[in-house]
Amino acid sequence: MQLLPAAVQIAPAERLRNLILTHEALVGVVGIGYVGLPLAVEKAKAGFNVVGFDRSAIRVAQANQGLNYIRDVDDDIFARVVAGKKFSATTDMSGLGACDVIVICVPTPLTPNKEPDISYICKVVHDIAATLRPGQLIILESTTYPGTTEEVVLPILQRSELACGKDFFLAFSPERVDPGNKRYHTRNTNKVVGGVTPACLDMAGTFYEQTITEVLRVSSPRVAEMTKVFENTFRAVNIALVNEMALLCDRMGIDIWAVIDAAATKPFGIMRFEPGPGVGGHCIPLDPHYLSWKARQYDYYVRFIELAAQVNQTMPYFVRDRIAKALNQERKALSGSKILILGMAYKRDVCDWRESPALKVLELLEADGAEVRFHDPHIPSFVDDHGIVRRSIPVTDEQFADFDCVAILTAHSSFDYQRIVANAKLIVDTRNATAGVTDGREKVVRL
Ligand code: SAJ
Repeated sequence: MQLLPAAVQIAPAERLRNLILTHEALVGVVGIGYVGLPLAVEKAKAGFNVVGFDRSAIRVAQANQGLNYIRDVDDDIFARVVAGKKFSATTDMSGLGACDVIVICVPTPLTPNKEPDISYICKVVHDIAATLRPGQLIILESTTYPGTTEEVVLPILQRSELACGKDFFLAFSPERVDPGNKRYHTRNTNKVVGGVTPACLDMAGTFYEQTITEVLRVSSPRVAEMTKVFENTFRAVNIALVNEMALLCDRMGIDIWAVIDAAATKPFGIMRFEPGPGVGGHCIPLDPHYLSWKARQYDYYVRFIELAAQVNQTMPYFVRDRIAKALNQERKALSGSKILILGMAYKRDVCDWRESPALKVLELLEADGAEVRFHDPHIPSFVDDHGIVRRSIPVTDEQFADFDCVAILTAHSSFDYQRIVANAKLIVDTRNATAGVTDGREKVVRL
């Protein structure tokens, strides 16, 4: 009687692929912030078991209680996946070894001299390497310079003697999260993915295809990495262009907002951007510098990036000058004037003030002797660069008139612009937020 062959060993790739296709894979998401948490919830909703890894014990505790802290995540859905034990969180990185798929969504800030700081990525990759085993898929989502995946991440993982593309799988897939965007979210935002090997690409593509409608497989991690920094450089440069047009139109006495509205009627070949008090957030002001830093290694200087940064960083100073000029026309000095800033967040309807241009405007106004308060319903308080806690003040109709100038720096949807214009003495509107207000227009100064 012929013995049956020994149990057929299923190759790590085949086993992992089956786990992904049946949604039985254990998914680890490292960094459960504005990128990681929405991804984790989407995977949990699809039936995967998901573990969120984060260095913040507070964030982990909140998550494990089902308390959502990311506005783009639905509170009830989050509570449901936590109660259903499909999502849990931990600060203990030793659990990474049990994960079949690990997605890295940690911050990629800049150093003080505007060079890439990938220390968060490296720390996590070393944690992953410590428990790396056959049958794991690792995907880097953090925005970084082209080459990071193959030049930094891969060598750390290869110290394990395991073969990439056979034992473990490595890919890059840029996050494309637009905080506060009500239309595009994790499921319906096209996803680009590049694998170190064809098997890596297939594994990562298959993973994302379980929950994302459109997944575009590209030829390498570098293409995927470059795609992301190009997208954000595109925005930084075009925002800078429209800011430069605003500076020129101010000099020429032309209404920049009329120009933008008119240009936007062109049905092709143009895309609307609007001037503002500057460029904030943790992406657009930072990510392009990852590309220019890498380019210099090839003796190439991406002039648009530096130029865009210069123009965008000019805008808070321009806003300070516009406020000073507007007060001057009321025969008031900036020094000693009382100014109310409306909106401290870096953009409309978000509760994030990182890199917000409003911070710089506040600093400049106070440096010139103005007495400044702010009101932002999304930001009850923040800590400024000097470690001082600044608190949002409530404003009644009467209180608007207590200020010599009200500066609209962030056009939150919740602001009542009719009310603001009706009650304030002088309004400097840096976002054209009062465009729909007719009564009292003589009190409004725009960029
Ligand atoms: N801004 C302007 N004028 C504009 C557009 C933006 O002054 O016409 C300012 C905003 O007020 C804000 C900054 O630029 O301070 C950045 O704005 P943003 O809309 O790019 O917002 P982010 O950084 O939260 O999100 C971007 C994503 N935004 C869009 O694609 C619309 C996208 O570029 C990235 O997915 C994301 O950064 C990221 O995480 O990289």
